[in-house]
Formats: sequence, C-alpha cells, structure tokens
Amino acid sequence: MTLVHLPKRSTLNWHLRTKAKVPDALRHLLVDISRAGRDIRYAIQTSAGGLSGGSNQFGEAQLKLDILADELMENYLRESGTVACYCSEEHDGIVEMDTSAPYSVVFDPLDGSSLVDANFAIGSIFGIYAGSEIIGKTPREHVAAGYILYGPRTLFVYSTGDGVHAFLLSDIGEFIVMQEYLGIADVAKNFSPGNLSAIHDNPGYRKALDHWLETMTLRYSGCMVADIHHILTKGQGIFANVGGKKYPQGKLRMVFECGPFAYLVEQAGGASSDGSISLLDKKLTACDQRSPMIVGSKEEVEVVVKLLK
Ligand code: P6P
Repeated sequence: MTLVHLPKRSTLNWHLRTKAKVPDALRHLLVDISRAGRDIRYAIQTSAGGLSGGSNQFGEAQLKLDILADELMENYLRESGTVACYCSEEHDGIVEMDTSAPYSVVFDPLDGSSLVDANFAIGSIFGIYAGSEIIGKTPREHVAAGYILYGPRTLFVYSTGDGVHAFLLSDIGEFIVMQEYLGIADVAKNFSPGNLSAIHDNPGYRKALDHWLETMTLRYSGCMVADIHHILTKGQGIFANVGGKKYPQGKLRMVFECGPFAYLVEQAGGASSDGSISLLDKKLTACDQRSPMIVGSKEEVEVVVKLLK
C-alpha cells in the first residue's frame, strides 16, 4: 500500500502553533484576523465603489468599502471571544467588546482605500496588545502586529516577536507560509517619500529628498502597506511621512499605522524614528494621535533623522 505523503503542514495556524508557539487565544485571534482579511479581499473584488456619505474621526470621507471592511474586522474580533476592546480608524475612540477578554486590538481596516478604484494594492493593518488598555501603552508592548496586503496576490504578514513571516492566500482560502524571517539590510537603495508637499516648509525634508534623488530609486504607491511591504520583500528601503504646514505631525496615525509598522520593521532588523526616538518607545496618548514616521534600513534612518534636525 502506498502511503500518501501529506504535504508539510504550512498553514498560518500551523505556524502560530509550532513555530511562533503563541498562546491558543492569540493564535485564534490571529487566525480570525486572517479570516477577516480573506473576506475583505472578496469585498474589494466584488463590491460596488463609491462613498458611504459619512466621514471618520479624521473628517475623511468614508467609502462603502471602508465601512464594510471595518464591519468584517469587527465581526471576526467579536467572534474570536478574545478581544476586550479595539481602536479602529473608522470609529471615534476605543470600542469596548468583552472586558474579561485577554487582548486589545488596533487596526486600520482598509488603508489606502482611496486607491481601490485605480486598482492599486491596498491593505489592512493590525496590532495586538495584552490586556484591556491601549492608550498609555508603547508599540514596543505589542504582542503581535501585521497586515494583509490586497494586491495581485493576497498576503498575510505577521510578527509575534520572533521575526516577520509572510503567508500567501491559496485558492481554498488558507494562508500558506511563503517566506519566514523577512529581513531589512542597513543600506537603502529605494525611497518612499510620503507627505511630499512638506518639503516646501520643512527644509530638513527637502534635504532628505535631494539626498535620495542623488543616490536612490523612487518606489512609492501612496499606500503604506504596499510601500513598507516593498521594503520587507526587497530587504531594504526607507519610508518617510513627516510634518509640514498642513500636517505638522505628518499624516500617519500613531496607534494603528506608525506603531504596528515600527514593530514589524524593527522585528525585521530595520529601524524606526519619529525624528527623535524609536517609534516603539513613543507612548500612545490618543486614538487620533499623529506622528512623524521614518522607517526602514537602519543606516538610512539615521541619515534622515540627522537631515531633519
Ligand atoms: P500622501 C493612505 O491614505 C495613507 O494613510 C498611507 O497609507 C499613505 O502612506 C499616506 O496616507 C499617503 O500620504 O502624502 O502620499 O498622500
């Protein structure tokens, strides 16, 4: 009798249990977030576009897809039974769930959603903290962070403190391990300059741009999930979004954009800064807190921080 050799178990659930060795509740939560990502991908591919008629806490017009992605994520967080509260870009403040549950979640359900009609890659961002408090924490206290990237391929990327690992959504709806221990080299060859209009009133940013233009190649899509994923997969790069007149602290939100990506980039051997300190050590003070963000290849982050001073 020929033994059927089962393929090596390589699903996200398998990786969390046998490689990351996280507590069962965190494994369930991460798998449920990946299920939300699978459903958000389907929503992107099938739902009508257009505005919802509402706006979020930042006064940004919400697309129907923003609302749908947020609802899908909330449903899976609630279903997991592991979430005490969450902070979402699409909701004001902290939303209570089950105060006795072990984790709190921060997420941007669909970052870069305005690019969906141009068929650009967009993503969901998440961070997980132990306990029922988010405000007052620092991103270094994440127990997990990651993102789902909706592009030509749909990827789930996460870290629980032992490197950054990427999974590919298969035809049968399972995320299968694609690459473990993504790394970022100290020297950058690509640059991703967000909030570029700030160069008009931020001389240091103008200097950084001139430096990049002399020595590097531009790679920028307008969605930080895709742009930072580019750094993680190419193994090098610099991404920045810093202050100017219109956005004195830069455009990006500390809780569910800067924090989770600072955690991931530093887990991959890169560096992060708000221009003074590592973003990992910057205390979360409010759900709508913004921060300057420089992340990527260690040596380049140091160069840019010096130019910005
Ligand atoms: P800019 C998308 O809306 C987003 O929050 C990030 O994903 C992206 O990096 C940034 O805003 C885009 O900023 O200045 O390039 O428009």
